[in-house]
Amino acid sequence: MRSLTTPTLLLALTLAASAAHAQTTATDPWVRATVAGQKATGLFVELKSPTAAKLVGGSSPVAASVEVHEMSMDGAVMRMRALTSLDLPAGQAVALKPGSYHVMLMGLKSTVKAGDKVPVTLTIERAGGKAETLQLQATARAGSAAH
Ligand SMILES: [Cu+2]
Repeated sequence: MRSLTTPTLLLALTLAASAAHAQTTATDPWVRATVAGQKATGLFVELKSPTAAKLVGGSSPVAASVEVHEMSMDGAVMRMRALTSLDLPAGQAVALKPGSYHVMLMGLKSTVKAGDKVPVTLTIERAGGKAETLQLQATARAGSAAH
């Protein structure tokens, strides 16, 4: 029995390893620290997917909801809108950064202090409809309330 299960186990481990390589990577995730009473803040990170995928949303224990947002200038006015998804082209780094795309943590349950580690799970949808989750530990950094 043992001689039969060992090769099976090795094969399973090999498959798991190659699947891990096909995952989206997240570089330098951070959130902007908040002031008392502030209900939302932005999460910024660089995402890179080996194959075409989309960021479709996420969740976090510190927030009631997590949305994908885009910030843009409308004349002199900064506007922010929710996106249903953000394209992650194959092999291309996509920067979520202040003044541009970001992930919005809405309905914050407490103040996010500089230095806090904020757990956030992002949901990525790959071509073919396969969903994967990406676990982040975003470091809170001090900054202005704007994002
Ligand atoms: Cu936003």
